[in-house]
Amino acid sequence: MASAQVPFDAVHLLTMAEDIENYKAVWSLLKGAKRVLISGHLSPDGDSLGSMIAMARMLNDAGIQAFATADVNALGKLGFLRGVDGLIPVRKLKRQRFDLFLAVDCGALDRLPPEARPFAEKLPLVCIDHHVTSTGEFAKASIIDPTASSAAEIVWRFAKWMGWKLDPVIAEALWVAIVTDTGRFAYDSAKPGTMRAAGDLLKYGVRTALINDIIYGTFPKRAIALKRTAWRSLHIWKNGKVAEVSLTRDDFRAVRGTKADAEDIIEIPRSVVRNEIALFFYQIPDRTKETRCSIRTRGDWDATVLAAKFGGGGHRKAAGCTIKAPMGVAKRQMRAAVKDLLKSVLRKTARIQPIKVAVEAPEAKQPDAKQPEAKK
Ligand SMILES: [Mn+2]
Repeated sequence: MASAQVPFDAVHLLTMAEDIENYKAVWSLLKGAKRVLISGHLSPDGDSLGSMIAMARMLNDAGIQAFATADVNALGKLGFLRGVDGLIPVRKLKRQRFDLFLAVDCGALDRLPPEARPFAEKLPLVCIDHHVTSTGEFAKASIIDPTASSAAEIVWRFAKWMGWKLDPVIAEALWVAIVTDTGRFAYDSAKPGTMRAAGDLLKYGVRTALINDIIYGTFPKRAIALKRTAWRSLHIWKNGKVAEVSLTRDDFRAVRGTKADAEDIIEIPRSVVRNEIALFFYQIPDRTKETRCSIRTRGDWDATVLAAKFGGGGHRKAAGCTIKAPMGVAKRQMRAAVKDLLKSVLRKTARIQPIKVAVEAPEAKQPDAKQPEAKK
């Protein structure tokens, strides 16, 4: 079954021509490694987790020992993925030895899990990422494509370029990664190349309906309790243009929930009619002196402009940051930043030219996206 891979069509190779040198550089480091440590970003999402599980498995199949690591207590719903049992819990990394670091879906060292960071700092590093704020300057070799829907889409391309065989475990990991990062193929980031990758994955027996039910259709009680609390906190201003919700540490504690139980909370402020800037403020346990903020935008607003004010980053329409202040102060600071943005000076300068997409050249590369930091 594994030999059912698509032939890598000429069109695709052409659109990738400029990437080939990067692909070669990444492979030459990988193939020379004895033990590869693979990590995505902190609080792994579907793309981080799926990409690293797939890469670990494919590298092992290729005869290279590779280990993915994550905070296994923070997987939430994604814990159903076959392949998570092979993860090294981050707290067990210390005693391990590696000779190469592969960062996937993470374009900045300080977005890695703290336990993985020391390895990233001292080992040669390879980066596969799609964050617009990713520069790859800390990497020895990298494949960074901000036009890709997900890191997983790049992983898939790399696998095809390598001629690697997929299996159902790899296919489901990559499927979940692409589905979650594209909002079930709903975001503009879903391009022909994304669908081509997804279409190929379906050939390996991905349990699409089951996966959809697990990720989007059903919720544990504590997640529903958090939604209820978040709904009550909904604050709408500027006639809906801006909407925000928040969850405090105590809210999480009351239901014994974690951030993983609050993954789609941002959809609450986003669902307000005419909403253009949605904010979700939340605290994580033991860190009441800082407040995380997830940002989603519509229209021209660049979410990374808001996130960057607080040292964060991400994508144009989805970004995040950690504000070094307790909830109340953090909210005031972010609201001020939003008002600044609305006052339009930033609106003009932050506008990025839309990426021109030729019908048959979906992966046209966008060369310079420079900013310090990245988030999911
Ligand atoms: Mn991603």
